Amino acid sequence: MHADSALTAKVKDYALRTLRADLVGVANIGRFEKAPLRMSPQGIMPSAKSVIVMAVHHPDAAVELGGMEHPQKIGPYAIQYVMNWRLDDMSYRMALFVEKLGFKAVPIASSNIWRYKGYKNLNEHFAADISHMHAAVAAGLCEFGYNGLAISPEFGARNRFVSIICDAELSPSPLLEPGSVCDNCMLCAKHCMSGALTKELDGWNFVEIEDKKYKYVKKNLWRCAWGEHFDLDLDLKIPEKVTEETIIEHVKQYGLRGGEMGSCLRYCLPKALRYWDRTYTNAPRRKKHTSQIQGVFHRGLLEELHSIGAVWGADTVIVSDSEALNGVNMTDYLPGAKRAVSILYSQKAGNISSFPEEANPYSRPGSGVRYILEQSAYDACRLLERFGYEAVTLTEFQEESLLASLGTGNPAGKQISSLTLFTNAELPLTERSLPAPAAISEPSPEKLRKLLEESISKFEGDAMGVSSCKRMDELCDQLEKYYGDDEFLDAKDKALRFYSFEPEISVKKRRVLRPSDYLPGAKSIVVIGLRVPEQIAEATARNEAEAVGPCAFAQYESVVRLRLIATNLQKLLEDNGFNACFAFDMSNTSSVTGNPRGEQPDAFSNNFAAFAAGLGRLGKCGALITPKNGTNMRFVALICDAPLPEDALLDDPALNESCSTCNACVSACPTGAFGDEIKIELGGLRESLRKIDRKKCDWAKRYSLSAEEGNKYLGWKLDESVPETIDDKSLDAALRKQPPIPKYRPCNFESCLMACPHTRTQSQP
Ligand code: B12
Repeated sequence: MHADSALTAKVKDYALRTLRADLVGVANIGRFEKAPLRMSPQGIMPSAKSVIVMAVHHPDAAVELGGMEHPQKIGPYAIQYVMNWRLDDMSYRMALFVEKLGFKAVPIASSNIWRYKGYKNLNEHFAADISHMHAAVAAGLCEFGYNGLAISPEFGARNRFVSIICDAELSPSPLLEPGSVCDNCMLCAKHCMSGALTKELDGWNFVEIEDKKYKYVKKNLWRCAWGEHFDLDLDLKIPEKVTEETIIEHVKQYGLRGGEMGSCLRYCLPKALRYWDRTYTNAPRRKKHTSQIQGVFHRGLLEELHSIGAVWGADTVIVSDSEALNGVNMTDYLPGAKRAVSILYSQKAGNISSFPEEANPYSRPGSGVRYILEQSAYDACRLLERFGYEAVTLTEFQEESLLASLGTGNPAGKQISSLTLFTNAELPLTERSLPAPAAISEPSPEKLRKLLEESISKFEGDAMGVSSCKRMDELCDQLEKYYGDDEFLDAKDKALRFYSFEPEISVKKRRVLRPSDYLPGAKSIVVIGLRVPEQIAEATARNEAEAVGPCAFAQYESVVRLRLIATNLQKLLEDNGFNACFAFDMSNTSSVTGNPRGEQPDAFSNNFAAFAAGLGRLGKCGALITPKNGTNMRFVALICDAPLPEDALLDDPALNESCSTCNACVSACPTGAFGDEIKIELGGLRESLRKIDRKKCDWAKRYSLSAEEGNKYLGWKLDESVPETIDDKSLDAALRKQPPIPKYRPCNFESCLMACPHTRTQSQP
């Protein structure tokens, strides 16, 4: 079958114009022929045909001014974490976009998921599911530098990447010639403080892709990770040989200093782009692809700058000069700075007080605001650079001084958050107040519902259902009988990363939460659903790669996306005079799953709220089965005091009738957590599911103690069988056996769900 150039153009257009990628390329599967099978697209998804690779670049000022004093004082280079969140957003959305076009896709996370010591016959250490560097080279975006980074002609090493595997036959991008970007200037080796590019070298890594043979130095990744990942002080005397054991010893002996800005990246620019300006920085500077015209502004720049916030949901963008900021010296943050550009976000103040402490931390009001500000500021920096200017954010500037400088004209009862960037663009100054809230006149329930639906589709949500709080309360009364006062063990690790696990366990009782526990006077619950790319379940712990990373990625990224949608809907309702908040486990009847980004709401979270909102039927394991996506959907519940038209319950018995004769989920559970039957009745519908013993379930999916539930696929050697009695003592003893280095990045999944025919095909294809 021939590559589909029209489809390729559609994918690239979505990448560049909607997802705001700086570069996009495609590799056909043949280019991964020589990749280790367990970290290859074909190893993860045997039907893979293409890999889509996108890049976003580091704003130059973040690289040139970050780590200037010391690589472990990274300063504005902290933008790399914002870039990771951005790449995760792009990867997840591209997979859903490709799925909507009728193809299969598996998105790969930007970083933070890898097998420290390989897996089975995969001998590579620090091996991700897919190496984005190799994918970026295979997709023609880059070649390898001596330092092993993927370097592009446009940005050198100053770009991060993400890859999406799919079975669409897309047109591959032309490959770059080996040696066409890296000129072996050796600045990376000269400045790498861990000595990873000069010591313990083991010859070259050769990477053959089609007729091209790329090479980069074979370094000791444990040495490379000394400061970067293990936060060990780079000023310490680093031993001649660095191994996992050396790292653990030094962590115990000297503690952690902090993350490192890779000097390999900081000093790596193609000859054609680099120049020196030691009055500005001790790193090479990058020539921009555009130049400024003194005093003449491209009004497209101004319009796009002021619209950037709206894409993410921020209120407005304010441009200040030093005077407006009461004399703040902007050049402290960016030499030559002329303006401060501040992204503002306002929300109703004071509805935090009543928030139930049991609620999942991702549900805490305001938790989504920082994400909106950071993504908007990152886009603003890249936009200004596109027009030849410098721009930097995440500086030490105190936002309080901006907020103090704003006029008193701002609406009372509003809490304002902001994030400022500095630029040498002498932009026109702006008003210094918030625009009036985007309220609709006479917001009837129907109009309001329509507005919510439009906002959900703007943010690419997939489903919406509304339940009255009356109906939800009726359901919670029944759930109280089964879940009320459930005892569970809440274990925290007192030890720092890379130290042995030190459990602090508290025995708690579960409280079934009702809408009024979140918001007195609540009237409606809007449940928003977001698809999980279906191929993720199909690939989980299966095929040659037996990858568990994509599943862990979807667990956290679906929460990030749903929180973005819920934060914007909360604002929309507040702007129209209502109150709202959101929750990831509204009834507090579920738990959390161990994840590389911290514990995430498990796959059962908001199942009852989604059922009450008419979005599906409940399966035997308690997961919600939706008409189009089976159990591959995740939900956030928005609780509000707006009287919205309620949806009917989904009276489609065919959805879960197979559960009455199927026991796959129950028998797949590694800890035998399924207990007695739960019977609930709502609006004439009767549901039957099995009660989950939370202690047994958490043993596996929360505390990573059952190999089958995820840890073995990361190469851990831990499989604690469930003791007769799970109490704080037995859990304490088991947790202390977690491996000190990989322990904080578990990739656990619900085996019961993976055994369910509503989740994935069950017989191996
Ligand atoms: C693990 C990891 C680390 C580790 C190890 C680094 C490393 N070089 O592998 C540590 C913690 C040290 C690290 C540090 C940094 N990282 Co890091 N990290 C990763 C991560 C998660 C996995 C990398 C991986 O799998 N490496 C592959 C290793 C295991 O294999 P290898 O031995 O080099 O490869 C052999 C085989 O595996 C085989 N192979 C593998 N895949 C393929 C494919 C094909 C087609 C073929 C033929 C062969 C082949 O080829 C090699 C030779 O045999 C990626 C994200 C991702 N998913 O890619 C980010 C990533 C590599 N990191 C990145 C960055 C920016 C950094 C830092 C600069 C951050 C900083 N502090 O400033 C530093 C410095 C890194 C450096 N100089 O290497 C970026 C690199 C961007 C770029 N321009 O290249 C990435 C891609 C993240 C991103 N989303 O952009 N990182």
